[in-house]
This record gives sequence, C-alpha cells and structure tokens, in this order.
Amino acid sequence: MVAPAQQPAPLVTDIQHRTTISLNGAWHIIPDPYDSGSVLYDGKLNERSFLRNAKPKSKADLIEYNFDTSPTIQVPGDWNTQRSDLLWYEGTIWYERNFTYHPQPGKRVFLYIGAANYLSLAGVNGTVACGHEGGFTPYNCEVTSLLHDGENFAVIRVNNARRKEYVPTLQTDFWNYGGLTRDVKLVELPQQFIQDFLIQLKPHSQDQIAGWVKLSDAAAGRQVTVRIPEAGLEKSVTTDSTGLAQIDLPAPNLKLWSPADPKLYHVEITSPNDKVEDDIGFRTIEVRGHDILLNGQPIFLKGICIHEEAPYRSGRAFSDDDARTLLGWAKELGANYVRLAHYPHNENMVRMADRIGLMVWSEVPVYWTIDWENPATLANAENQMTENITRDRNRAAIVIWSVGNETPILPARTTFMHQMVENVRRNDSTRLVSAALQVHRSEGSIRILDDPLGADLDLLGCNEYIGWYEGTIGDIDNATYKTPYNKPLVMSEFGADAVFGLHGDADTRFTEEYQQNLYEHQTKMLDRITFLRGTSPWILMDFRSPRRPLPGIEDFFNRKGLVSDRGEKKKAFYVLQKWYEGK
Ligand code: GCB
Repeated sequence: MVAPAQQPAPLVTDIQHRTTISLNGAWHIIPDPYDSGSVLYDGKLNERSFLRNAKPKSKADLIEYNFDTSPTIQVPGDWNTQRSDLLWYEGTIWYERNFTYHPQPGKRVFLYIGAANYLSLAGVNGTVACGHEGGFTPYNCEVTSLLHDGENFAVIRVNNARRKEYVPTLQTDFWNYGGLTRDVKLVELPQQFIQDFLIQLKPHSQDQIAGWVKLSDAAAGRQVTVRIPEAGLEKSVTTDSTGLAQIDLPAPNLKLWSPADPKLYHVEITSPNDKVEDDIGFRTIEVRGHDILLNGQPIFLKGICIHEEAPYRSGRAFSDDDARTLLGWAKELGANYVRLAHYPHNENMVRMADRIGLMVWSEVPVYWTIDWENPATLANAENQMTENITRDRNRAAIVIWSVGNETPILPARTTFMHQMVENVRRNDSTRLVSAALQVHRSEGSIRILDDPLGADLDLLGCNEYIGWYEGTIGDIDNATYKTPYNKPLVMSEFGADAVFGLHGDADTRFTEEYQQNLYEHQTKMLDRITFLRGTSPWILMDFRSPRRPLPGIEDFFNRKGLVSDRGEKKKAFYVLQKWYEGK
C-alpha cells in the first residue's frame, strides 16, 4: 500500500494531447532483491535510500551503489525480456536517469508514469514525489517545486513481488513482467488547467451530447467552451464551486462511430487558462433482452482475446506499432470486437481500436482467487478500475468494463464483485458492465450459468474449455446452455493449445489439427445457443506463462494463440475467420 503522504495527484487525462517532455529511453538500473536501498518509513527517506542517488563527498565516503556506472535498460519496456538474468526476476529494481529542464514561469510540471508493475515510488532530485500500487494504470505526481533549472535526476523504485492481497494475487496464467512498462513523461500545464473531461453521447440518445469538464482548481464561475467544428457545435458553460462544468449539447446530425465506420470528431475544450483537444467518437451501447445494441441496432460481437504481449519479440507490448500489429490481426480475422485481457492495456491499444474500429472489453486484474475479505484489496481493485475509466472514458471503442475473470462463487467474492460493479456504475453510466464467469453446475449435457454475480451484470461473459480441460472434442457437440438471466451471453473464452508447425491427427494434443478441430466443433455448438451475442476465443497470440513448463511444446508459453509469438498463423485462425465471415 502507498502511504497517504505519497499518494499521486489526481490523474491528468488526455496526456497524448498535452505539452510533454519524454523521459523514455535508457535508464540506469540496480536490481535490489533484498531491498537494501529502500528503508522508507512514513514517507520519510532513510539516509541510505537509493532514491537519494547519493554521491561520495570524499574519497573516504562509503556509498555502495552508483547509478552512473550501472547498466541501462530501455523505458518503456519490461525488465524481464531486456536482460536474460532478469527473465524470472521478482523483486525491486531501481531506475535512474538525468534530464535537463528549464522551469517556465507560470507552469506546473507533473511526472507521468504510464504504468509501473507493480508497486512504485518516484522521486525527483532526491525527494519523494509520489508512489502507486497497481501495474496497469497510469499515475502522476506534481514535481514543480522539486525541479531545478538545468540538470535534474529522477529515481523510481519498482517492485513486482507477488502478494496474496494484491490485484492480481499470487496465481496468474501470465508472466509477471516488471518495470516501467509504459511511457514516462513530464507534463507541462498552466497554473489552472483542464484536469479531466467526459464528452460522450447521453445514454439512450443519439443526438444529445452529455458530459462535463473538470478544472484543476475548485473555483466557481470559470467559463469552459466545448467546440466540435466539423459538426458545427459549440457550447459555453461555467464551473460550479468544485470546478466542474456540466455539458449538455444537442447534436442532431452526428455521424455515429461503429466498427464499419469508426468516425472520430476533433473536439476542442478551452478554459480561461488552458486548451486541450481530443478525437472522440459518438455511439450508444445498450442491451435489450438478449440483444446487444450498437447505435440502436442489434450486433454480434465477433471478437478475440488479446494479452498485452509484444508481437515478434515477446515481453510487454507498449507502442503504436505493437497495437497496429495485434489489432491488425484481429481485423484480418474479421473481428469487430476485442477482449483486452486481463488488465488495462496501454493507451495506444485503446486509441488504435478507436481509430480502426474495434469495440473493446476492458478488464481489471481481479483474476481467480483474490483476497475477497480484505477491504484494502477491494479499495485497490476499485482504484485500478477508476484509473482505467478515468484514462479511457472518452474512447468510443470501449463498450464493456469487466470487473474480473473466473472468480469462484463464494459469498465474500459476490459481495466484493457487487461493490466493484457499483463503483463502475458510479464512474460511468454510458457503458455496459460484465465479467467472465464460468459454469459450475450441469444437468446432463445442459450447462447452467446461474452465478449470482450475473444479477449485477448487463451481459454475461462465460469461459469454457470443453475439449481441452474438460471432456473431449466430441463432448462439445452435445453441450447446451441455460441461464435464468434474460441477458445477452458472450462466450468470453474457449480454445486449445497448438504449436505452430506441429502437425498430426485431429485427436493429438498440441497439434494445429487438434486446435482446428476444436474450433470447428465449438463454432457449430455456439451457433445453437439462441441467446449468444458474441465470442472472444482464447487467444490471438501465444504468450509467456510461468505455469506452462512442457519442454519442446510450451517452453513457458501458453500456446492457445491463433497466431504464434513469431506471428505465424495456425490453421484454427482460418476456421474462425470463415465463421466470422458468415456472421
Ligand atoms: C482461463 C483464463 C486464462 C488462461 C486460460 C488457459 O480460463 O481465463 O487467463 O490463460 O484459461 O489457457 O488456461
């Protein structure tokens, strides 16, 4: 947990359209498995903390670390895939770099960290700026008063140890990549700036924009203007005493965003001292009975699950190019939808989905067995979701917030998840809420999806592995589904492992033919579920997992990808592509 004195500043949104100075590139690192350089108490720095980046004052001075002579790795990027000795590392690594900065009169400066997995603490010029818990969402610290004119240095402690009470917890089927895995920047802002905004269609309306603009200072009577020049729209409103201005803007002739035509409008927001721009799409998303409605029309979610794993080189994906490759394969598959599993992906992914037209399921790592009875764990999970929503609430692509994956049916878990759903609805009333559930009860071949969490959700996600973990491929043919809920079902996972280039008969595990056969049977079975409104098979690309040791086959990769980690398409890719063509 991050001490209260070290909490980040409120998140500044739309960072891609702000004035920033990149701190990406080479950072010196010191692995510190015994945490000898930490020793931080109550936010105060111990004399020996590496965060001070102390230098010997005389030749007699004993200082047993030196960033300047330590090796470097690249930021953004996980440490595991940059140095072979760090592939399995779980613990603390200290990052350090110098930068030149010339403070501008009247400007405030924030240190923005796109993601640091899992716990991190950032300092500038030897003073703590702020810390953060959670490996997949951004945070920022105000560093205006810590910067000097000229040479400066930043030190960031990142620790990726796993703990029972963390989110995710001890067990996951994905690699625990550590480090500064996304962009690090300085953000320059005026004294009073536009902190955050929501500009989306009002729920259930196709011609009314509703939202708000939040200024950094809680001052009433400040004028805020929203302009969408291409649509000929403009509206000025004033802030209330919390610095919030509500927007209600009739927008009769908008071209709506959809995967077939991902129209984005250029939006300008001005306040007395600040101006931000963004590219925003407008669409509605609703459910009605078993149907999912995009812009009022029923739609089938033709999807695929994706991990944030880099194509061709493996490790954490972070760049625009990574997003183009991964989402390009999804498009080639005929998808109109992706499930970004199992945690918030980097902002480039979501913005790319907005631009090329893919609906998105966005999830937080409430995965398997979380410490359900621990209030700090709930607060942390809610905070990760809040940060995710804060970063992405203006992305038309995002249609579903998922509160978790394959969580066991226990009273404490259902209470926890209920709070998660309430928190999402408080934060965002314009999108659907779901979770990937599982069937826990069958009557013969009838599989009954009656998880009590279903009552809280707008649509039901369901993961099933008939023909892989459960039964045989033949059993798929007899499966039928029943649920007491009058809600749409999205089969959020199914799949089988296959090594690209490994061939055999259709009953031989790990061959491309087995995976192909399973997809052929699964798609036929899915076609018979009358309330099915989408699928996202597991998974687009092979990904690293410490739970997959089988030599020569898995080699610590989960091989359920339709594409190998080297970008080679397996036979099942084409089965799904053909099925989606006909949907
Ligand atoms: C699941 C999990 C996913 C795993 C997958 C598998 O049910 O949701 O994270 O990777 O199964 O391959 O076992």
